[in-house]
Amino acid sequence: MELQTKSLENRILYVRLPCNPIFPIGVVYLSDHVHKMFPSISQRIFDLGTVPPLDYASALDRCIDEFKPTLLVFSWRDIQIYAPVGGRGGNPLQNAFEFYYAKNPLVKLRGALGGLRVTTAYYTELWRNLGLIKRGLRRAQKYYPNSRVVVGGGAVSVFYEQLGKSLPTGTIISVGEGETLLEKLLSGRDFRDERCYVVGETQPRDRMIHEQPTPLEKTACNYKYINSIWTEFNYYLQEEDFYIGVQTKRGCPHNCCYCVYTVVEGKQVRINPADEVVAEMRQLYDKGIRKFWFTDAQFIPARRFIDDAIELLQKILDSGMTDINWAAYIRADNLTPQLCDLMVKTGMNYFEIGITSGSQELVRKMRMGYNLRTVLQNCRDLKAAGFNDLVSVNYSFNVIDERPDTIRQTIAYHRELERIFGADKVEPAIFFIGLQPHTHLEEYAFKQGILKQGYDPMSLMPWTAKKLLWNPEPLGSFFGEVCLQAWRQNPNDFGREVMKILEQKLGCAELEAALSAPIDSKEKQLEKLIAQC
Ligand code: B12
Ligand code: SF4
Repeated sequence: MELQTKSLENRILYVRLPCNPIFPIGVVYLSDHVHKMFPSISQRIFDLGTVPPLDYASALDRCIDEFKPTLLVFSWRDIQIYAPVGGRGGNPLQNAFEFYYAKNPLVKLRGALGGLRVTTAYYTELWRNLGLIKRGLRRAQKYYPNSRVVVGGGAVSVFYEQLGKSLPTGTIISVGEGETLLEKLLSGRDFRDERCYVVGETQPRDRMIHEQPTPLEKTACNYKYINSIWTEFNYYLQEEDFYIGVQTKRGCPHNCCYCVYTVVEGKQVRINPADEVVAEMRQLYDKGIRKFWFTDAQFIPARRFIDDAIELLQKILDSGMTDINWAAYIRADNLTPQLCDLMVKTGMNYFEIGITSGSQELVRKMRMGYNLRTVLQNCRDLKAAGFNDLVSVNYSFNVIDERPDTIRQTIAYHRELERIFGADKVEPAIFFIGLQPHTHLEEYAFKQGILKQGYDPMSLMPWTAKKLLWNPEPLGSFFGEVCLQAWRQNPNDFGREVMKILEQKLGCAELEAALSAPIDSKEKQLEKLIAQC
C-alpha cells in the first residue's frame, strides 16, 4: 500500500556527487526504497561520477531544468583519502611523506609542491561539491521555491558536524543509511529523531552518530525500475571490470580503535534475507553483470553470522549463477572449511583482510578482536578448498605501541601468509590510518594530548594533516624514510617493497612470537588507558 505523501507533487532528484566511478549503490537503494513506499513519486538518478569534470555544473543545470525537482538528494561518497593510491591530485601519502620525512631538500621541495597540489585539489573538490549543492538548490528553487535539499552518504556520515558550517540554511544533513529519513520526510512526519539535523535550525545531537539506525527489512532492489529513472545505468554495465555493489547486511559488532564503520552502520548486524540478495543479483546477472562487491562493512562480521554467509552462498550456487566473481572485506577469523568451500565454488576472486598488524599483541591493543592463529588456520583451509586468487592484507604500521619487535612479528606473519597463498597472491596494502572522528583512536589522541578538542578533522593543512595521518614519533620518521625508499625503488609494488626493506633493516621474528601475546604490566596500563577512552 502506498504511504501518503505530504505533497503529491514530490519530484526527487538523486545527485551522486563527483567520485571515481564506483557503482552508486547508495542512491540506487534510496530511490528503490522510496519507490516501494511511494510508487507515484517521480524520481531520477543523476550520477556525476560519469560526467567529465568541466561539465559538472552545466550537466547539473540541464538535468534540473529538465526534471524540475522539488527535493534534491545529494549523495557524497568520499572526502578524505589517506592511502598509497594515486589520488585525484597525485599520491597524497607519497607527497605528505616526502614533505615530512625526506632528507634531500629537493625531494622535500617536491613533496611540498606535490602536497600543495594535493591540498589544492582537495579543497577545490570540497568547495566544488559544496558549490554544486548550493547551485542545484538555487536552480531547483527557480521552479519550486520550496525545493529542499538533503545530503548524506559515506563522506557526510564521517564529517556531518563540520559540513553544516558550509551548507545552506534548511539543508538536512544525514548520518548513515537514509531510507527511513526520506520515508518520514516524504510522508510529512517528524524526521528529527532520525540521525540528522537541519542547518540553521538544529545542532547535531551530542554523539548522534552513535545512535542506532532505525531497523529496516531490505528487499531485492528493483533494477527494472532503477533502469527507468537512470539513463546512465548502462555506463556500469559496459566495462567488464566494474564490481557492482550488493549489500548483504548492515552493521559491525566490533570495536577496532580506528574504525568509524561500526558507528556509521551501527553495532547491530542486520542481515538482508538471502533470497532477496540472490533475487537482486539475478537481475544484474541477467543484464550481463558477472562481478559483484558485497559492500558490507564485513561480509562475516562474527562467528555467529557464519550460517548466514553459508545460506547466502549456497543459494547463489543453487541459483545457477556459476560464472560470477565476487569480492568483499572478510574477517578471516570467521571461516569454516564448509564456508571456504562455498566461497571458492561461488567465485570469490578477491578479498581484503584488515588485520592491520601481524603482531597479536598490537591487534589486541587496537581492540580488533582477531585471533591471528585462527586467521592463519582459516587461510590454510581456504587454500585447501582451492582458492587461488588475490588477497589484499591491510597493514597500518605504527598505530599503537609499535616497536621493532612488533614490526619483525608482522613480517613473520606476512611471510607465513605468503607461504600459504603464494607470494604473488598476497598483496600487502600499506595504509596509514587516517584518524577519523568518533573513533577510539580519536579519543586516545585527545587523552595523549596529540589532538585538541575542537580540531578540524577535515583540515588538510600540514600541521593538522600530520596528526590525522597517524604516524607518531619515535617511529614516524623511520617509517617515513622506509616508505620513501620503497617509492624510489619500486613504486609499482610499493607494499611488497616496504616489507622487503623492513625485513632488511630489522629482520624477521619467529612466527610463534607474532602469534602469542603475553600481557605485561605496561600493556595492562595502556589497555586500561584505551579502555577509558
Ligand atoms: C565497500 C566500501 C568500499 C569498496 C567499494 C566496492 C564497490 N564496488 O562498491 C572499496 C574497497 C572498493 C572501497 C574503496 C574506497 N573507499 Co570505501 N567504503 C566502503 C564501505 C565499507 C561501504 C560503502 C557502501 O557501498 N555501502 C553500502 C551502500 C548501500 O551504502 P552507502 O553508499 O553509504 O549509502 C547509504 C547511506 O550512506 C545513505 N546515503 C547515501 N547517500 C545519501 C544521500 C542522502 C541525502 C541521504 C539521506 C542518505 C544517503 O543511504 C544509503 C543507503 O542506505 C564504506 C564504509 C561504510 N561502512 O559505509 C567505505 C567508504 C565509503 N570508503 C571510503 C573511502 C575513503 C574509500 C577510498 C577512497 C579508500 C582509499 N583511500 O583508497 C576507496 C575509493 C577507491 C576509488 N577507486 O576511488 C570512505 C569515505 C569517507 C571519507 N573518508 O572520505 C568510507 C565511508 C570509509 C571511511 N569511513 O573512511 N570502499
Ligand atoms: S575494522 Fe572492520 S571489523 Fe573492525 S569495526 Fe571496522 S568494520 Fe568492524
